[in-house]
Amino acid sequence: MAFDKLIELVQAGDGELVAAEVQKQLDAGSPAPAILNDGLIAAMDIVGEKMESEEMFIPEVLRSAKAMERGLAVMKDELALDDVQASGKVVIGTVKGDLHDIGKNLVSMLLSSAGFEVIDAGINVAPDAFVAKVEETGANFLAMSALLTTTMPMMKQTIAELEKRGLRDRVKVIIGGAPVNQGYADELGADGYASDAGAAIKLAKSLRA
Ligand code: B1M
Repeated sequence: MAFDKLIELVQAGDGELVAAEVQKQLDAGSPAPAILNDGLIAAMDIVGEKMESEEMFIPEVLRSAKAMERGLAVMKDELALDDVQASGKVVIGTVKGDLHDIGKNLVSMLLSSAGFEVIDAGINVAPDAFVAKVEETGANFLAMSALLTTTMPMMKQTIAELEKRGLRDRVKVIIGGAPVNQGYADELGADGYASDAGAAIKLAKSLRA
C-alpha cells in the first residue's frame, strides 16, 4: 500500500519523518485527501485500536497525535477547498470534558481556507463558555466536536444554554466527532451533522446559503 510507511511513522510518533513522508507523497503526485484519509487518519484508527487493547499508552498516543499534526501542517495549502470570500463566522471547540482536538483543528483549518472566519474556543469548552464566545463575537455558526460517548451530552447542554440566552435563532449549530451521528443531531435539534471535515465545510456552506 502506498501509505504503509506513513502509517508506520505516525504510529512511531516521529513528527519530522511524518512531515517528510507527507511531502514525499505530495511530490510523487498523491492527492492530499488520500494522504489524509488513507494515511494519517488510517494510522490514528490503528493507534485507537492499540490504545483500546493496551498495546499503546497515553504518552505514545500523544506522540502519534502530534506527529499527525506535523503531517497535516505540510498539507494545509493542498487541503484548502476554494477561495470563496468570508461570509460566515464560526465559533468552534471541543465540548467540556473532552481533550481531543485533531479533528476539530482539521475542521477549523478547512473552514478558514473555505473563507469562514473561525474563532477557535479550544478544548474542554463548557456550555456557558461556548455561548459567551458566540455572544462576544457575533458568530452565526457554532461548531462542536466530541470524541467520547461520555462528553456527547455536553452538546445538548450547550444548545440549551444558547436557548436560555435567547441566541438559538441566530446561530446555526453543527456537530461532529466519531461517536456522533445524524440521528443524534436530530435528537438534539442541531442544524446539522458532518462525518468529516470536508462534509463540515459543505454543510456550513449549505446552511449559510
Ligand atoms: Co482518546 N479516545 N482518549 N486520546 N483517542 C478515542 C476517541 C477512542 C475511540 C480510542 C479507543 O478506545 N478506541 C476512545 C473513546 C471511546 C468512546 O468514548 N467511544 C478514547 C478514549 C477512551 C480516551 C481516554 C478516556 C483514554 C484514557 O485516559 N483512558 C482519554 C480521554 C481524555 C479526554 O478527552 N478527557 C483519551 C485521551 C487521548 C489523548 C489525549 C491521548 C489523544 C488526544 C490528543 C489530541 O487530540 N490532541 C487521544 C487520541 C489521539 C485518540 C484517537 C486514537 C485518535 C483521535 C483522532 O485524533 N483521530 C481516538 C481513536 C480514533 O478516533 N480512532 C481516541 C483523527 C481525527 C482527524 O479524527 O477526531 O474523529 P476525528 O475527527 C474527524 C471526524 O470525527 C470529524 O472530522 C474529522 C475528520 O475529517 N469531526 C468533526 C471531528 N470533530 C468535528 C466537528 C464538526 C464536524 C466534524 O463540527 C461540525
